[in-house]
Amino acid sequence: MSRTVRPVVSSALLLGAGATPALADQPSPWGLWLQEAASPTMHQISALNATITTIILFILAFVFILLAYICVRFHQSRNPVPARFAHNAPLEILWTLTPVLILVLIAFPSFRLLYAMDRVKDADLTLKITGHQWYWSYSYPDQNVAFDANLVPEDDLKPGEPRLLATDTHVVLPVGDTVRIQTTADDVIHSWSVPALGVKIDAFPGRLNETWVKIEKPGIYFGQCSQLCGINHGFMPIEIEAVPKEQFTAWLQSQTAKSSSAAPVNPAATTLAAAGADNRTDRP
Ligand SMILES: [Cu+2]
Repeated sequence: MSRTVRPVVSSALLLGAGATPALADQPSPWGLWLQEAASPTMHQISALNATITTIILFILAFVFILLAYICVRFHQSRNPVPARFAHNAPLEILWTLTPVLILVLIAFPSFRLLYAMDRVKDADLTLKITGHQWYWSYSYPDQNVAFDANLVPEDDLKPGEPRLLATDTHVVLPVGDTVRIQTTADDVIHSWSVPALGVKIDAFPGRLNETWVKIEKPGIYFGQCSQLCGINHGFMPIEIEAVPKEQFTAWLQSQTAKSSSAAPVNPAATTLAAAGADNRTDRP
């Protein structure tokens, strides 16, 4: 489980808060296994994944040993006259019931986790996410803040910014707060997915899906659209900057000041202004 952890110079520096460099896991070349968990949900997903993988390994070892034993013990040279019986009721009951029991055992923690991910208890903040072909727009409905996030083209990447994952504007979220996440889409189905936070939720046109996240440590978290949504599906990444609460409040104030000094917040207008009218056809 040797994942490379990249020190990220948080763009919180832009907030003038003198932020310290933050650490967060992110995809790495030839990376295996899950990213380091940074939310209660992801901790539970990692634990469930470890449990199920262990069960799978035991089953694998059992079946492999059984097959090897049969190949050796009942080889034609050692067992020239095979048995002629075709049924064994107790054995058939056993090999039907055992897998059923294993599946039921797995189902309990699995469903418990599904419901835990679904329920939003006393959210401190709401983040609404809209998927478009091919970028995400974000709004904080209670704070009247809205913006789009587009992929940073390869030629414009700054040092340390990962290819196909960095976005021009970041979603900023406070560490330790429960954030209600609502997703929708305005064209086709997208999926907002951030592995380190254990969030993967579909965004449907005409429907509002809901989940929640509580980020445990400051850092930059990356994700991608996880639903094939068209030709530039691979070019609508997600970049989240998790900052301490005071920095988040300062960021919100700077955004509110920005939007009040400009035209009234209108997601459609900001979309066109930020992305350019030809955004939908000429993304890389
Ligand atoms: Cu998409």
